[in-house]
Amino acid sequence: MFNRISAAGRGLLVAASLAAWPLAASAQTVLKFGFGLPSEAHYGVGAVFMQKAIAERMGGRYRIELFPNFQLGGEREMTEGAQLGTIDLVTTSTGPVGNFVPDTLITDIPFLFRDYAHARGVLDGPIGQAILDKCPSKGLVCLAWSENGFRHMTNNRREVKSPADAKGLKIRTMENQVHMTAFRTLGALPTPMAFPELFSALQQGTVDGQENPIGVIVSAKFVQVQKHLTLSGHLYSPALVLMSPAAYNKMSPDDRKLIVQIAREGAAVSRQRVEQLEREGVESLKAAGMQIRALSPDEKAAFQNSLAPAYAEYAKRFGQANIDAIRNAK
Ligand code: EAX
Repeated sequence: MFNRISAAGRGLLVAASLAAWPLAASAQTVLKFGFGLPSEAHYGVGAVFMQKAIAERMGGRYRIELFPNFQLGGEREMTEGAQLGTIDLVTTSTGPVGNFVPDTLITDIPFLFRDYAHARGVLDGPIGQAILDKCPSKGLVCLAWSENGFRHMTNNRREVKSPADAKGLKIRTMENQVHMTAFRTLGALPTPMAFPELFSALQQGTVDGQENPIGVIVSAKFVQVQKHLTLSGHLYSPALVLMSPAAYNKMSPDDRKLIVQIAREGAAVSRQRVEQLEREGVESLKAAGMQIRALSPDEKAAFQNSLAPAYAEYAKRFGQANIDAIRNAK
């Protein structure tokens, strides 16, 4: 075919392909990556790891632009953005994700996980993978389980060391039905709210308190607006690295496998940061003047026992066998 084209035509063809070459070579896809909290907090260090690994290991085909500190909205908004394709990658707690992928809600049950090893073992195993596999039918790609950490209660009214102390407290919760049921069962007044509104709500007294992992309490500087911290560890808060199907489906099969692997490695970096922030955070909050109350095993058991009516609801919703499979996993 080429030899039937005149010399002039060949010249034009060569010129056209040379002209296109810089575009072809620099045809790089930019992926927007949104997450909450500062870059040095647990989601951020995982995202920075992913940004670097994708630049180094995906042949320059992708460049990650990071948007920390809820720049792209609260977690519910960012999850919606991933569904719509306006945001390509999101790391979010599972908090609001249950509104999109109900199968994630079972992981939000209070006192379900014994410790970090138990939680990570379940989520990185078949039970966790089965939940990730539910995402595509809900318009999301869940690349990997990441981590927010065990949640603790803060408030401005009083020391909380028993369920009776929690009665009547207006506690901000995530937009999560499982969490709201738990706090309602305790006799508190659960007030669902996007995280970006929380600091001012605490400052103005719109809510008395909230509950979050130490890394979040420290990163969000809640010590400035909260007096009492109860180390309740009342529930483990997983996180998810989500990808927009619009971006994921454009990838080659090899690149899809690679970005899942990189997301898992990034999640491991986040998990290390969660534990570091927890180790260092309690001391820093104490030094900053927070009144801290660690619960004894018996006091924790009192909270767990007072949640019996909520557990009855969870068993109906998720199946007791499914809950036991997680709770009894070694
Ligand atoms: O994911 O909303 C919350 O309480 C979350 O823990 C926070 O956004 C970090």
